[in-house]
Amino acid sequence: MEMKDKIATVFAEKFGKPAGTFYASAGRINLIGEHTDYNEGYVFPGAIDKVIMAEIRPNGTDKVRVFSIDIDEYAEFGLEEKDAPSQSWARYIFGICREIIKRGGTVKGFDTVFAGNVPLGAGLSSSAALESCFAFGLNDMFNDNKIDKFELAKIGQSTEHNYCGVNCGIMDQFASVFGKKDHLIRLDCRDLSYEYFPFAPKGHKLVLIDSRVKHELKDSPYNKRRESCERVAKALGVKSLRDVSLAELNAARIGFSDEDYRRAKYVIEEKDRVLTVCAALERGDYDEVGKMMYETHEGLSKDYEVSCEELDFLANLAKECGVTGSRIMGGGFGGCTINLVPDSLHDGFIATAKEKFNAKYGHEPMVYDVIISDGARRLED
Ligand code: GAF
Repeated sequence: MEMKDKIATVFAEKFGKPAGTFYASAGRINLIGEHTDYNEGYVFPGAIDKVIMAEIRPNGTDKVRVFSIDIDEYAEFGLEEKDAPSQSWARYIFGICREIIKRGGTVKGFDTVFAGNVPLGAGLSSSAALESCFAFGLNDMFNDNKIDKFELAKIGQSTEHNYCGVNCGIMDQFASVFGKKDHLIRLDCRDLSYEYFPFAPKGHKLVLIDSRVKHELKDSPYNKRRESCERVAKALGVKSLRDVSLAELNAARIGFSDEDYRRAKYVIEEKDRVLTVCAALERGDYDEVGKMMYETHEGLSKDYEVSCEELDFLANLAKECGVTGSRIMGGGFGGCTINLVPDSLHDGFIATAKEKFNAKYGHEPMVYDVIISDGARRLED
């Protein structure tokens, strides 16, 4: 059964008729620019064709009643700060309601059923998809769409900070809200200026190889990485690492550890790589794009230390197979590699990756072809 039909059936079972309104928002990939967002650098993400979808209907009370099809659990909560639900998945929706209300917006009681096909813990931002779906839906349903899209992304980000324990940047929620079919978004995380880049690499496909090593950013050292960057910026007397060149970092090695130095070095190099990749993409220079991807992987693995054995194995294997570019994607500590694969190598690379990964780790990785798609939206009948 299609996702929308399944949601409609379960919604009718749980909450009766009439039907509600359907909304969806997307997971994301990021071609390059990892861990640069909270350093006010550039990122280069796009929304994908994997979504979280929800049916929502006001219920005339001050309670939210929500059923998650994938988790097979029900939650119910009020809309005041003291009403936070205990289930971690429901806190995302509670957080979105609270962040809208804190900004002077309106949220009233509603019934909702949701489901999705964004793989969990794969680095594809299933949480941003969930946040953006409800931020968009509740803005449409209770606020006449008066909250602009920038604020919708910030509402998702604040939900992570205030209700989910992840001190994330803005990239995931921005991509999920602003995603546009067949386009990547070069976003300047300092002022949120952005540009869409058409993305249809000739003779290549983007492939995600999911190691199925699960990560939870909340319990991973993600927040610690951010603290390292902030310590270095503070020691150098600047607002963020965006304002620091490699020469400046190398010239001032006082006030932070060698470990912090390596974290900062990676971020400074990465912010330049994003611009190099955007320019290379415009000239159709995929070899340069791929070279930068491998450099990012090396930096994330050795200097930023957010990779893991399985992901290093996959990126190395990609190189051995002649894949144009490969690197760990997202926050790290598990999840996927993103691979820019020549069409001629596509099937062979996937077969080899499955076979060799399985031989070493005892399970096959999941493989997803990436289709760049639209972000948050209302689904018409
Ligand atoms: C996670 C975060 F949520 C993003 O803000 C970003 O920092 C990313 O990791 C790393 O680039 O997805």
